Amino acid sequence: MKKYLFLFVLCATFWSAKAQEGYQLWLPSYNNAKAAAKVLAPDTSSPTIELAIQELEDCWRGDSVRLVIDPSLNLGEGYRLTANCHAVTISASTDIGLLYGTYGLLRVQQTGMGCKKADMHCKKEEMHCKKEEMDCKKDEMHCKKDEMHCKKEEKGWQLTERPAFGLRLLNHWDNLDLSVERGYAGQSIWKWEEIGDTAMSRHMQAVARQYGRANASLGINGTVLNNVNASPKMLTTEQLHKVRVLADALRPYGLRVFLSINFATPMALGDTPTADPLDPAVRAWWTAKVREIYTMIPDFGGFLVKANSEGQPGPGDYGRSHADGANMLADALLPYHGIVMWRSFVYGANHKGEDRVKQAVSEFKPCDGKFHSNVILQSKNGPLDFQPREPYAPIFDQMEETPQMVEFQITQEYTGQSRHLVYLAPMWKEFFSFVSPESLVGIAGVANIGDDSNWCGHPFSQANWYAFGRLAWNPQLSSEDIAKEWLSMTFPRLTTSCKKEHPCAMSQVIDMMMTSREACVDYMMPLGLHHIFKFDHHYGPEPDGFIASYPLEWCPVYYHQADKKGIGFNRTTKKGTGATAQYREPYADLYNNAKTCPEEYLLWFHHLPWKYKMKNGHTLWQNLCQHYNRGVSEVERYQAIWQGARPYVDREQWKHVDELLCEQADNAREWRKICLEYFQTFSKMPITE
Ligand code: GCW
Repeated sequence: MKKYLFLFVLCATFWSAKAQEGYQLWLPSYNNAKAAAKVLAPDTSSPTIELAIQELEDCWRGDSVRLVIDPSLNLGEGYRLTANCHAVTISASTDIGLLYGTYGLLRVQQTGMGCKKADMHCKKEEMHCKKEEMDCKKDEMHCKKDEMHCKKEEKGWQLTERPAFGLRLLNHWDNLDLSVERGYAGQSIWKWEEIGDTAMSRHMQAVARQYGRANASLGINGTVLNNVNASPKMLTTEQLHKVRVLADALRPYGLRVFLSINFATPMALGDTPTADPLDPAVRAWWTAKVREIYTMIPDFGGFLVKANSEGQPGPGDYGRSHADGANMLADALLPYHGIVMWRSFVYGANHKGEDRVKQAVSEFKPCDGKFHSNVILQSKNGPLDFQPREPYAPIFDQMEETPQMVEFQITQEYTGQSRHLVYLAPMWKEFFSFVSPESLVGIAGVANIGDDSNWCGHPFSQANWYAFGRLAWNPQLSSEDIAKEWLSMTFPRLTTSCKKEHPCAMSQVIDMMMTSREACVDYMMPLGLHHIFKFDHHYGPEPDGFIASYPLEWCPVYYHQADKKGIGFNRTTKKGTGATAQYREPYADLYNNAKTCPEEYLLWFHHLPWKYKMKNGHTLWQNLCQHYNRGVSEVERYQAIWQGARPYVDREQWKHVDELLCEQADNAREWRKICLEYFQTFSKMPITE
């Protein structure tokens, strides 16, 4: 009977979980209903192991859990869960593996996934035992066999997990004055004034705890605390003391701290007359600074650098290459195993007039093979700038000797800014269908976290933080499974809808999430259109955007190139910019030819007549109208879906999402109206409903 109690508790938990506040994120709630679970701790202890024990005592609702550290398992940061019908064992090679395993187990409890397997196993075992009991009555021998079998059965089901990427990082674009660049969820969570030389406020301790739990629950293992448009003040001794205090608080959760640096810091702080990376005084400054950092933070991760990009200083200011700049920092960091993540998001300066999407390759390809071993090139998923849809960035095809990592944008700068429900996992999975995760050493996500009470602004924006972390751990997971997990932990009552109705609210909400990114592409910029956002803030449409004093590559008209002949950017090798040639085959050829170019990228690579015949037999203009219409009707459909979810969601949260969907639908209609009416001035064709 006892074993069923275990399973019952395991499976029933998430039905009964109470409505959650947004602050709780997807994390398990504390177990105040029953006595603390029995946790059999390993022999050794550490702050990380203490956290694992604490989480299990507070949140685990089953019987005993055994924690085992066994370095010979060779699991690295991974873990193994072994459950039989009586108890669970979490084994790992490292302390952090144990903590990750703890959250893995709690996820099984919260989502009910894994229960089915264990349940079937137990049913089978019970039937077997009944039979054995009868047999035993018959003969002795049989009983011995049975004993052995039961020993085997003790193993139960097993789950072994290891992270796919070594570096799984959040990038905060947080400034020291607490503003957050492209942040849509309030101000920075890092309240530097509340952090002293040796301690921090209770509020900051609570923030660090919840932030640490959330990231550890996903396996995120590092955080870049500040904006890539970095203040030189970040590296003052006074500020570094504060960073140390924060690093100490985050360390038990497996989070290593990294910093973005301003390349001209030694000069800006008045310590050197230049920031030239080949100048001995500059090199000595960085060597000393890095030594100082490691004295304070022995496991400091390294630097993230935006150099010679959008006005930031860099080695190019002194006629030096990116490799010169990156290697200077890499040399200073190498003795401590620190790394440099050098961004390839560079345009304008050296390549005036060249198609912006080609510039990263033009700039970095000559440096391939010249970077020191602890430099990693960090590139955005697309070649332009986090648009709702871009083809993958060809730099991932081009750098053969340089380790690379991808940068995704979790914060929704171009996808509705925490006001639109846009689930981004399908976009990131799309990238992985072109660039193999195995070819990358790491993954970074520009955080969407702020000091709003629910952390991310839109309740559904939390799903993007969650999905980023889950994909960083395992990029093979499906977007849908991740959505299911997140929903059953965040809105637990939704899962009960499937017992009552068909199709149930839960599956409808999953469908809403799964289709939401495509809907966003449709109502903003379908068929490969891009960057027709309003200037500067990037919210809303401005297809006629042109400011003579601005660089052309900031102007929407440069990207859609609509004229009386047609629309789109000719990036082919025939009279175009030749950007298609930066891709590996078969993509170079596929994209270069309008007939074979996937329609979702068509106007990214081709300028085509308004009457160009599309795959569905209709004209390009008609297709544009169809996409904009579909985008709008999808959001209207989401409003209806959310009505159906009403009985299953906390009232306040339901209302919040409902209001946001209403705004999203208004915005979608605005996008359609403004874009189609503007394009119509060229096409001269009727807008179809
Ligand atoms: O997407 C653009 C943003 C800038 C950002 C830049 C970058 C941090 O509009 O705000 O600056 O990209 O990635 O460096």
